[in-house]
Amino acid sequence: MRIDIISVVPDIIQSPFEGSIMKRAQDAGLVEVYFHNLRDYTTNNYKQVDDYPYGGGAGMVLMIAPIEKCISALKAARDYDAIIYMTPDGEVLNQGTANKISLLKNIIVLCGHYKGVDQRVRDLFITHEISIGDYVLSGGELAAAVLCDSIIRLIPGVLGNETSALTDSFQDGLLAPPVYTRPADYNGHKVPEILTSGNTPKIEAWREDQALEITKKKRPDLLT
Ligand code: 6GU
Repeated sequence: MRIDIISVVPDIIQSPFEGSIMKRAQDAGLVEVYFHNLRDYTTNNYKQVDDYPYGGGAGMVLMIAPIEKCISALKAARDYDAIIYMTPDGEVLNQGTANKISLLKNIIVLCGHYKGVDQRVRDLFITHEISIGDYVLSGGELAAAVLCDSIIRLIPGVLGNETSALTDSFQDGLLAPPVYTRPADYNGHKVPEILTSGNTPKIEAWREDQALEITKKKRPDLLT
């Protein structure tokens, strides 16, 4: 998979890609991530990327010209399966969307900033609009990092144990069961006995039961 991220502040989003699973995935050649600074695609002498909104009002709007120049340069080099705009009024990200996007080959992720982008960018270039929840961030960069993390870990081969993503919360529509590690007895607080029994079918049944109970208690909306 190849991910091209377009932003006016690409430096604030690079670090999540420089460690842990997102770095391992890149080192293993399973995903390539490129950052593009919109300022490198400006079309005027002032390196201007934003301007006042027509009709007045607070905040600045990202201009269409640098965005179109950047997207056109990328599209000239390869085909893209999705051009995603990160925006609080987009479709709220969930595991199902992450699964679908993780199957794509080349994607562009455009981060909004200030008051957002000129509507014509959305009308002309964008194929998907994604939000990461009902609250407002200062820009789409952190949201883009969240989206990328959620999809990169699903690419086959990225997680050491191939089944590991399958047991995540949400992957089967349920929250994950509790996990424990050594010691089996911490100052009298014991690990559930079943987990140290060595009886794999019984452990699996216990985990499924716990997942269901926890989901009922914390997120009953997932069961309806
Ligand atoms: Cl994608 N962008 C911004 N600016 N705020 C958000 C968001 C995105 N998702 C939730 N809040």
